[in-house]
Amino acid sequence: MKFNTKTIHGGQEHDTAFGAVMPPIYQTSTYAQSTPGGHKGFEYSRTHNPTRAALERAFASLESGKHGLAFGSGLASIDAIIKLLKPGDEVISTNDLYGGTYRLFTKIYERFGVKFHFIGMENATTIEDYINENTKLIWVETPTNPMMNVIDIKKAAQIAKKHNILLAVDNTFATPFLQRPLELGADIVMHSATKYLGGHSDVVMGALVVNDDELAEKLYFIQNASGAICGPQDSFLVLRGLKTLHVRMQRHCENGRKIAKYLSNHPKIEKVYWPGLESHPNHQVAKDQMSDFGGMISFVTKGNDYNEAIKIVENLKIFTLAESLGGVESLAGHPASMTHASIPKEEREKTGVVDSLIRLSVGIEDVDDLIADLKQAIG
Ligand code: P1T
Repeated sequence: MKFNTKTIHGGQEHDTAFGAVMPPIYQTSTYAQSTPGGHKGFEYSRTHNPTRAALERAFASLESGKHGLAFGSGLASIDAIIKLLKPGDEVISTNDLYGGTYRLFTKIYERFGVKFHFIGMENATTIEDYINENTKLIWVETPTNPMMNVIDIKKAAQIAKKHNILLAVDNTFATPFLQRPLELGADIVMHSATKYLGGHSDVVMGALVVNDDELAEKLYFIQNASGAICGPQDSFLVLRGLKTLHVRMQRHCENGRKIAKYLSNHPKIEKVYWPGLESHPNHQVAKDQMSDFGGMISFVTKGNDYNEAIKIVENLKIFTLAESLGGVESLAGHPASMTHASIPKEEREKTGVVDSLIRLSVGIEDVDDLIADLKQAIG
């Protein structure tokens, strides 16, 4: 089945009771048993729920994996991955990543004795310099949030395999429409399904997909034992969102391309970060591992002026100033004071997250209106 058919049918079966085309919302916490253990495959909704199970199958299908798991947020799904580790274990992570992931790693898991190395991975061979006998996980976000760095997943996977280390890829920015990390050799693919997978800014959710049965079993155990699951209503909404993922992504990419070009030619803009630009340092890797370049764009104005950046995001009218990304509507953010405020200034500035950086999540509105909005806001 091709990807654009999988978004609609992948992992789905019609409801056996009444033939409902969409999976019903099984709004129940528990299931009747005829005798202890005599049930129809469902006992308690933290463990399993039919609506969530339909969504988990859809996630697995889209990411070309065997097993999908849905969580109450993207961070809850990352939390489940880190719970595979024990004190003394080490993780090598990209140094440019979502601020909340950095906060989870440093403020929660360092206290439990897990050590994190945050490094630039634009040259993936660098990863090998940080591997020792305690290294258990490589954490890759690509493209990265918010600097849009691109990391070579195939190379990272070769290194991970050679040293018998797990490779997890946060695929939130790309989505499986543009890039499928498991096909490139990753062990775990993770999503903030809050973003493009849900696609309508109305749900907070996380997703994991893996191929290995034993790894899946460990993650299902953590999902049930820790309990950070999502509810059936949200599962239904994301299932609905997934059905248009391919058409939404096409438009996000088209609009992203036009806006990245517009900003690149703007006399007041210093630098534009979008993997589709030939000037992007890892444009070739992006071309090789992604089918297009997405709708996330970051940029800085000339003079690197904090007040100027704030004025621009305040002046935007169609772009809403807000956290998050990946919905049908365009959003603008100021990473230094919003999504990445939990990363110390000297750390984030090392990766380019300066006070004048603006991040756009380009939506699927008419691109002429979006460009006109940027024009009036930037001046
Ligand atoms: O917000 P949540 O669903 O828990 O997902 C966390 C997360 C994980 N990974 C990436 C790449 C993300 O971008 C996020 C969430 N990011 C935002 C809210 C944001 O505005 O960047």
